[in-house]
Amino acid sequence: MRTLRLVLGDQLTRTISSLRDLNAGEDVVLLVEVSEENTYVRHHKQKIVLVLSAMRHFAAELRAEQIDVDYVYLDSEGNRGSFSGELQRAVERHRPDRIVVTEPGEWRVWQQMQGWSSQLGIPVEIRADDRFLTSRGAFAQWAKGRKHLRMEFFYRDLRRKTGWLMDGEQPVGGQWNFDPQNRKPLRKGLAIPRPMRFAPDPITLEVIQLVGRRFGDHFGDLSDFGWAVNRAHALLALEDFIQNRLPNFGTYQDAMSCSSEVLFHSTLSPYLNIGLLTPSEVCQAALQAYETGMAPLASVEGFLRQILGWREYVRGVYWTFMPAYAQSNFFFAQRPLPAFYWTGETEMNCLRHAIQATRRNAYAHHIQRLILTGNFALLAGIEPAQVEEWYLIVYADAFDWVELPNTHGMALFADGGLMASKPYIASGAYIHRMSDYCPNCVYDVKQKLGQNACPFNYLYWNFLLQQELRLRANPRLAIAYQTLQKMPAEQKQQIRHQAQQFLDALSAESW
Ligand code: FAD
Ligand code: DLZ
Ligand code: SF4
Repeated sequence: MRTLRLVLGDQLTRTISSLRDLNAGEDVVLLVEVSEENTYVRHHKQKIVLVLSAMRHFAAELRAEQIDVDYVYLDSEGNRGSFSGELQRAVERHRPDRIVVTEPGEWRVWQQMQGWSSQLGIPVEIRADDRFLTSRGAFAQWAKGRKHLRMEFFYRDLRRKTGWLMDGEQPVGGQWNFDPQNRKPLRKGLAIPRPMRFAPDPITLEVIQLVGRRFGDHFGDLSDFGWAVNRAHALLALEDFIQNRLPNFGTYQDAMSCSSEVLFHSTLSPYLNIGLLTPSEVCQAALQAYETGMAPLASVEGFLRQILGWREYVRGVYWTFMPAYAQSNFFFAQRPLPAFYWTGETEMNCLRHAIQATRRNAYAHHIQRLILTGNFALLAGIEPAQVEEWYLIVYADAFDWVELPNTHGMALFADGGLMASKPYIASGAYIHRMSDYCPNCVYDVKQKLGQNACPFNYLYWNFLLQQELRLRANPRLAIAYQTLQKMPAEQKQQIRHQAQQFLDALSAESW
C-alpha cells in the first residue's frame, strides 16, 4: 500500500506518529511551504525563518535516510498556498492509496483535516500526537465534572504516573512545590551566561532572504537570527541550558532585568513546539542533572513543572474547550491594542524593554509575558482577541494550542477563572521588587497618583474598582478589597480619573 505521509511544520520529529511505520521503498513524505500558514497571522519574521528553515533541514535529514521526500517550496510553481490545495496536488502526483498525518496543534487546521478524506476521495488516517505525555482524551476525562481545572492537581497526577521526582508515593524532598525557595529578584553581581546561538547556514540564509522579500512588512527584526534549525543544534541548546542555566532556573524564575533578556530560562520552547526536541527528553535531561548533583531539586522541580505541568495542561485545556474557549470575554474588555505593543515606543521602561527585545529576538520570558504585556493588557481592558493575535504573532514559539490558553485564561482571565484562581494583576510595586526597570523609568514607581506616578499603580486600583462586582467575592483578592474599602472616596475618584485620562490617550494612539 502506497502511503502519502504529510508532516506539518511543527511536527519535525523523526519519531512522530505519522512516520512510525514508514515503508522507505514505497511511501512518500510530503512537506509543504504554504502562504496560508505564513500569513494566517502576520508572524514575526524570525518565526517564519525558524519554521521554514527547520522544515528544509528536516527534509534533508529524511532524504539522507533514502526516504522519498516531496518538498514544496513557497515559491514552487503552481503552489496553491494551503494544506488542502497542496495535498490535492500531491495526490494527483503520487496517486497514493491513503494519507497518514498526525493530528495538528491548532483547531483551525484540525477543522480543515476533517474534510480531507471526502475532498480527496481517499482514506485519511489522523493519528494521535503522542509526543505529549497526556492524550487529548485523557485530559478531557480528567477535566470532566470539575468546576475549576487547577494545574497543580493535574501536575501531581502526572508526577505519580511518570514516577519523575517521586519516592514511592511521595514527592522527592517531601514537597510537590518549591515556590518559597524560588522566585527571587536577581542578585547583584551574579554572572548570567548568554544562551547558545547558531550562525545561519546556507539553507537558513536563503530562507532569510525569502522572508525578507515576501514578509518584509511583518513584525520583528531579521538581522540577528540565532535560533537552532535542526535537531543536532537544538540538542546543543538543551545541553547548554542544563549545564549553564538550569542550576539557577528556579531561584530566578520570576526575575526580570535590563541586563539580560533570557536570564536563566531555557529558550527551548520553539524547539519543543516544532518538534526538534521532545518534552520527555528535555525532562529526562533535567532529571539527570538532579541525579548527578549538577542542579538542585528546587530548580529541577520548577523546570519539570513547566513542561510536565503547564505545557501539558494548557494543551489539554485548549483541546477540551475549543472552539468555545476563545469566545469568552469575562470582563467585557473592548479597548483596542495600543500602538506601542508593535513599536515598543512607550515611556514605561519595563514594557519598552520587553517589547523591543521581542522585536529583536521573537522571545520574552514567562514573567515578562505575564506581568508586563499581559498584566498591562488586563488592567487596561484590551479586547482579548486583539491581545491573543499579538501574542500569536510576536514569539517564535507561538502556536494557538499553547498561546491561547496562556493569554486568554492565564494572562487575561477572559475565561472567568477556568484556569486561574484569580486574575494575575500586579501594581508597579511587584514589578519593582522583581526587576531593575524602575530606577531608569520616567515614572516613579512609589507614586500612586499624579503626573509622574507609575501607570501600573493607578491602573491596578482602577481595575479592582471597576471589576468590584465580579471579583469582590474572590477570597484570593480579599486583602486588596479590604485596602480598597479603607480608601477615602476622594482618592478612589482621583484613581478613576487619572486611569481614564491615561486610557483615553492610549485609545487615541491605537492602530
Ligand atoms: P522556560 O521558562 O525555560 O520554561 C521551560 C519550558 O516550559 C518552556 O520552554 C515551555 O515549553 C514550558 N512552559 C513554561 N511555561 C509554560 C506555560 N505557561 N505554558 C506552556 N508551556 C510552558 N509558551 C509557548 O510555548 N508558546 C506561546 O505562544 C506562549 N504564549 C504565552 C502567552 C502568555 C500571555 C503567557 C503568560 C505565556 C505564554 N507561554 C507560551 C508560556 C511561556 O511563557 C513560554 O513557554 C516560555 O516563556 C518560553 O520560554 P522558555 O523556553 O525560556 O521557557
Ligand atoms: C507556523 C508555520 C509557518 C509559518 N509556515 C508553515 C508552512 O509553510 N508549512 C507548514 O507545514 N507549516 C507551517 N507552519 C506551522 C503550521 O502553522 C502548523 O503546523 C499548524 O498551525 C498546525 O499546528
Ligand atoms: Fe514599569 Fe512603573 Fe517601573 Fe516604570 S515605574 S518601569 S512603568 S513598573
